[in-house]
Amino acid sequence: MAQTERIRQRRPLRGQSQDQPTSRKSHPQEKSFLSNCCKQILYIDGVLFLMLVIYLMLKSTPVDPEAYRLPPPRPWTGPLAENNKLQQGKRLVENKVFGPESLALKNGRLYTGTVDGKVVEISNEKDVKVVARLGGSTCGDTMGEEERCGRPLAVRFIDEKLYVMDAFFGLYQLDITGGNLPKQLVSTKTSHGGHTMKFANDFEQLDNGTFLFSDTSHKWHMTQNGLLVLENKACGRLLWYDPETKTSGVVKDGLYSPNGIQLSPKKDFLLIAESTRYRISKYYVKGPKAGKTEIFSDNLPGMPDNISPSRNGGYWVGFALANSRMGPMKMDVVAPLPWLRKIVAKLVDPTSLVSYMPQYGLIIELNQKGEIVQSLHDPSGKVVPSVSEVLDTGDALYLGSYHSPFIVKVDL
Ligand SMILES: [Ca+2]
Repeated sequence: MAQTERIRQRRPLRGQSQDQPTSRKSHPQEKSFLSNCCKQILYIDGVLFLMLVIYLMLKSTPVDPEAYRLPPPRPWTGPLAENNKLQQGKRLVENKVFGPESLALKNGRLYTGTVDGKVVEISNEKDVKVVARLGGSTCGDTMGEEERCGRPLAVRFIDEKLYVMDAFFGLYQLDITGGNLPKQLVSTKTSHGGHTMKFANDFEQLDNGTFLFSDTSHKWHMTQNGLLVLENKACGRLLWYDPETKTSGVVKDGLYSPNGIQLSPKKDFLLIAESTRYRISKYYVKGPKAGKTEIFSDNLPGMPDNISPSRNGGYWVGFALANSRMGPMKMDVVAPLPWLRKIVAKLVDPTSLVSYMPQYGLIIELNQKGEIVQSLHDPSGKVVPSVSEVLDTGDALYLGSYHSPFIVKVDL
């Protein structure tokens, strides 16, 4: 029996018989009861909302964001048209290396750094050998200890020697035979322009022997990357180190999250990926424009990570976050709203924001004018969810990733 019918039978309304049709008007007492209930719910909602507002006002925020605008995203057409080319890739050393961000090749062997602070050598595309543990012998094989064990983010061979930039420790020269301990060239504890390095990222060496290297932020560590992205201020720098005099200093400050860097084939300019501004800048190191900076490639489809030479004389760019211009939390929407980014930083663990974004594998090739000439995609992210660096051997592309537990090889 319906509840309304039971009520009617127990408490017949004045002037109505019990046999009257079920349609009826609400009793004033019921109306009053419902009205009171609604008022109470609204009151509770109002109090909760007020408490949330007071909480958000009183809670301090770790970030001090500034408003900025990104140009409307370029259409994904022509050389940027979606395709499935990265899905043809093959995963190597799966679950044997974790977070192989950067890759170097020597005598048929691959070298990379991992999230647990190791530098490893990969032979036959399957055998993994540890070359160095920058945090010491107690490090390696454990996750989440980057500050103690280090996080090698860039590896390059220069004159037969392997050099490594560790986000937490600085720049090293390594003996790949394992005969000598890693030699630290630049420590992140060294102050440059009043700031120590918090997020050492990539390096290059000029013809005169001077190293140039990027400090993504003098404010945020690598593990605070989510806050760095939300704040998006110009706390990054390009620094120099002279191995002859063992001195170092600032080349250029005021950069937005400088990440991967790459010299041109003639070594007359340096490309700098400014990740959170979706662009690559060009810094002239010699010639009439020496010391000047200009935009090389702007309005990129994702946050550029590392830049590397392509077989065609251009550059490959990997996108660790190709997806940051997609989905509800896309940066195009939140960029001009610093107050919203402050609230997000108060309410959400910024490191979890990536999980709200769709996975998308993407690399692009730029020519010497900074134009996109081709792109390779994995829209599903199932084979290649993210790319930090491309190693082009001329026969194949090897893709490193900041957080994937494998390297991907694409025959191209
Ligand atoms: Ca990088």
